Order: sequence, then structure tokens, then C-alpha cells
Amino acid sequence: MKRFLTPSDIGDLRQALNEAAEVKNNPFGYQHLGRNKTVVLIFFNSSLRTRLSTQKAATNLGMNVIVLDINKDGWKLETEFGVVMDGDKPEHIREAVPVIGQYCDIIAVRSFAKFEDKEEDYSERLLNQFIELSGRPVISMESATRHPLQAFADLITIEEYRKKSRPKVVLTWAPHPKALPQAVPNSFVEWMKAADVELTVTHPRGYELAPEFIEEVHVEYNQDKAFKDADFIYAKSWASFSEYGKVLSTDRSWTVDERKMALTNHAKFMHCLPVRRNMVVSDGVIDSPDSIVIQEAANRVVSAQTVLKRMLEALE
Ligand code: SN0
Repeated sequence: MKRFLTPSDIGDLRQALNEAAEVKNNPFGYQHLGRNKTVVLIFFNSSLRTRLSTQKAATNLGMNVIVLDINKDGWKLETEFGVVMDGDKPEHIREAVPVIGQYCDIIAVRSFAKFEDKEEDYSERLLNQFIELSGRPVISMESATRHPLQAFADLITIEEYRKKSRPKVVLTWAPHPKALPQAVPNSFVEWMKAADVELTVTHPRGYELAPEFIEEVHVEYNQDKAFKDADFIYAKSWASFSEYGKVLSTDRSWTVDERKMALTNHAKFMHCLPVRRNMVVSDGVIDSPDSIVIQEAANRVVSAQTVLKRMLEALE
């Protein structure tokens, strides 16, 4: 595997889920693969789960791990080509990325949407520069438009908790004080479409996801209706795509609470975290036995380890 951005990069999902289960059962069984191999984790943005779980996954595989918080510890990077570098950015990405590639076997990158320009964010320019210039396999640890390690962990979690072969999975928008990226909902939808689940997405008008993600997906604008018979409720806030980066609503009637969960088929509650309590979800729901957010976060190690394992096997 040369890159990990979409479900198609990992191929057959049934096989990937079986492999993930093996990795979870035997986390230290593949240490020969990572011997003398190094992964560099580059962060342009904050992280808790992604940093710790990817580092833990790599360590389980016997790898060396270098973590770089590039805004704090690196030179400020110029990403435009053909510019006179007389400003505050001493290093160009054209050198920085191939240099990083010299020090490792695999690169993982986190870089959120900037919300300055829709086309720029959706072109995934920064991530593509790592793919083109590093000479190494690249893992997205959340880029402008996708968060595949999260979505793979979500699928692993649904696989573990589903009570029927084709569960009803509902992605619901939720209110939030800040404009958040579409990366998590985009990837969630992309992975659920590729998996064997019945997917419904619910959000207020104006929050439609980008057409390439939402096409062929059932969208229900009435949240109560969407929740009916759901087996999994996946909450996430995101900013508008059409009015790019705008918060169009902070309507707290969309907060996932006990009344709404009672409309479901005893659904499990999921969220990628970090979550704003009593904005996105009520204390009562997230603290209930039906909340599986911690188990979901635990599976971030499993998704990262399965992906790193595949990449290491391809290096052999
Ligand atoms: C990020 C997002 O994409 O929504 C990362 C999620 C894995 N979340 C945030 O930036 C939350 C920030 C906040 O202020 O709540």
C-alpha cells in the first residue's frame, strides 16, 4: 500500500476487517515487520487520539517513531511555488518533504482544512505534495477533506457492536460553536458506502456534504425520522460546504439527547472525539452504557496498526 486516504486504498473491506481483528487479538505478533523501520508523524494541527494511537500502533509493530509538531518545532513552510521567499517562511515544502523522506520509511501527515478557499482545501494540495515529493508511502492522519484512520476505526467498532448483518447507521450533524472541517463526515460516509450498512445522513438544510461524497446517500432532513430504528448514531458537527466554512446554525434542538436516542433501536452512540458536551451530545447520552466512544477511540490503534502493517509488508 503506497498511500492511505480512501477505502479503496485498503481494498476488500471484509478482508481488512478480518485482518484488523487479528491485529487486535495479537498486537505484538508482527514486530519483525517494523524492525529497523521508522515512521515520521507530522502534525500541522492539534491531536490527542491520532498522535497517541498511531505512535502506539507503530510501537506495537516494532517500529521507531519520530513525531514532529511542525508549527512548533520546524521552520515555517512555504507551500506556494515560484514565489520570492522574502517573508516569514524560511523553508520551502519542495525541500522539506523530500528531506523528511530521507529519514523514514513511512510518513503520516495531519493537516486540517483552512477554510480560506474551498477549491484549495478540496484540491488536497499539501497532502498531495507529501505523496509526490516524499518518495515514501503516505498515511493521512486527517487532511483537508478526509480522516480515513478514524473512519476505518469507526467501521471496526460497528463490526464489533452490530447485532444484525446490515445495521442502520445514522450520521447526524450537531451544533457547535466553531466551524469544523468536513473531513470526518466525508470519510465516514465514504467508508459506510463501501461497507455493508444501511446509511442515513441527517442535517439541517445548507449542510449538504460535497457531491462526490454524498451522491447516492439517503439524506433525511428530519432528525427524528432519521433516528427511527437506528442501530448506530454517529454525531459530528461540520461547517457548511455550499457556504464554505460558515456556521449556518447552532440550533440546540439538534443536540443528541435521551429523547432522541429513545427513537432508535437501542442504538449505540458514537463520536470521533473531542466532543463538546451538551452542544453535540447530552451528558446523559455520552455517559450512558450505550455510548461506545471510548471503545471507538481504542480502535484507533487497531486501524492505524492494520494500515502500518500493510505498508510495512509492501516495503519487504
Ligand atoms: C477536528 C474536526 O475535524 O472536527 C478533529 C476531529 C478528529 N475537531 C476539532 O477541531 C474540534 C475543535 C473544537 O473546538 O471543538
